[in-house]
Amino acid sequence: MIWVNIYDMKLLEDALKGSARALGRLISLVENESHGFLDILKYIYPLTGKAKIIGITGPPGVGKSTLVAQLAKIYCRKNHSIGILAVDPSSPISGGSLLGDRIRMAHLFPEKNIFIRSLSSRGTLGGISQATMNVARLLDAVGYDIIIIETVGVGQDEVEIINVADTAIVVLSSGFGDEIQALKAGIMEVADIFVINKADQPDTARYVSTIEKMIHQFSNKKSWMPPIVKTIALTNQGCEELIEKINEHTLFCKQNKTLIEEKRKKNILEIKRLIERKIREDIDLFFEKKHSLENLYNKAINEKKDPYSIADEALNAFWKSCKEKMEKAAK
Ligand SMILES: Nc1nc2c(ncn2[C@@H]2O[C@H](COP(=O)(O)OP(=O)(O)OP(=O)(O)O)[C@@H](O)[C@H]2O)c(=O)[nH]1
Ligand SMILES: [Mg+2]
Repeated sequence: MIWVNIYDMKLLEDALKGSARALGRLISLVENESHGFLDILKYIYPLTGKAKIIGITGPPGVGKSTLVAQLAKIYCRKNHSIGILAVDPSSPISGGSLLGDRIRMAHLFPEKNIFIRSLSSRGTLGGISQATMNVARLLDAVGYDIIIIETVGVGQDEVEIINVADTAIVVLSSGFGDEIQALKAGIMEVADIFVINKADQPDTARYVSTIEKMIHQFSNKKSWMPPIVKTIALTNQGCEELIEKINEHTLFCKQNKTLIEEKRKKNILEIKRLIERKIREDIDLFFEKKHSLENLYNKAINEKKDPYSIADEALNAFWKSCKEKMEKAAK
C-alpha cells in the first residue's frame, strides 16, 4: 500500500480530474524532489505506460519548437491530448528561450488538451534524465497520451534526456553547417529519426546527402535504419510524414525483440540508479549527522592511517548503523 500525504493526495485527485493547476504543482514537487515526491511517483506508476514519448533535440535555432507546435496541432486534431516538456539542462533557472517558447506556444493553441511546461532541474540527485522521466510519467498518468520532450543541443545531457523517449528525433537544418561537424557520435546513435527542417532553404538537398553519409557511418541501430524527413515547420510541410515515420518506429519497437530487450535493460538500469542514489543520500546523511568525515580524517592522520583503511572503517560504521536501524524497525 502506497501512502501519500493528504495534501499531495488532493493534488493527485485534482490532477487526475484534469486540473492543469494541480498538475503543475505536482510537477514542481517532483521536479524539486520535495518531501514525499517518491510516494507520488510510486502512487501514479500503475497509471502509466499508455503514452507515447517523443524526444526532440538539435542545435539551437533549427526550428525544434516550431516543429513541436505543428506536431502538437496535428495530434490535437487527431483527438490526442499532448504534454510538451521543454527541458533546458544548461540553465540553472528556467531557460529564457524555452519559457518564451512556452508563452508563444500557448498562444498557438487555445485547445485545452495541450499542456506545456519548462523543466530545468539541474543538480537534482537523480540527474536531469531521471527528473524528465518522472515528470513524463506524471503527464502519462493523468492522461496525456502524446508527450513531446524538447531539449536544445547535442551533448551528453541531451543524449540522456532523449534516451527517455520511445522515439528520438534529431532536428538539423542546412543553415547550421558548422554544427554538423560538432555532432557527437552519441547523438547520431541515439536518433531514431532525422529531420532536416527549413527545407525551403537552398542547400537542403546537399545537406541531406551529407547526413545520409553520417547516418551510415555512425548509426549502430542494427535493425532500424533512421529515416530522414524533410520539413518546413513554418508551413507545416512534411509534418504529417514525420508523424507517419514516428508511427512506423513505434510499430517496429513493439515487434522487435532486440529493442524489447534494450527497453528491459533500460528499466533495470533505472532501478540500479535509484538504488545508488538512495545509498548516496543515506551515506551523506550518516556522515553529516553522526560521523563527520573530517573527524575521521583527523583521527586517521594522527594514527598515520592510509585513505583506503579510513574508507573501509567509515563504511563499516555506516553498515553497522544500517543494521541497527533495521533491527530497531523490525522490533
Ligand atoms: N525558413 C524557415 N524558418 C523556420 C522554419 N522553421 C522554423 N523557422 C524559424 O527559425 C527560427 C527558430 O525557430 P525555433 O522553432 O524557435 O527554433 P528552436 O530550434 O526551437 O530554437 P531554440 O529552442 O532556441 O534552440 C524562428 O524564427 C522560426 O520562425 C522553416 O521551416 N523554414
Ligand atoms: Mg525551442
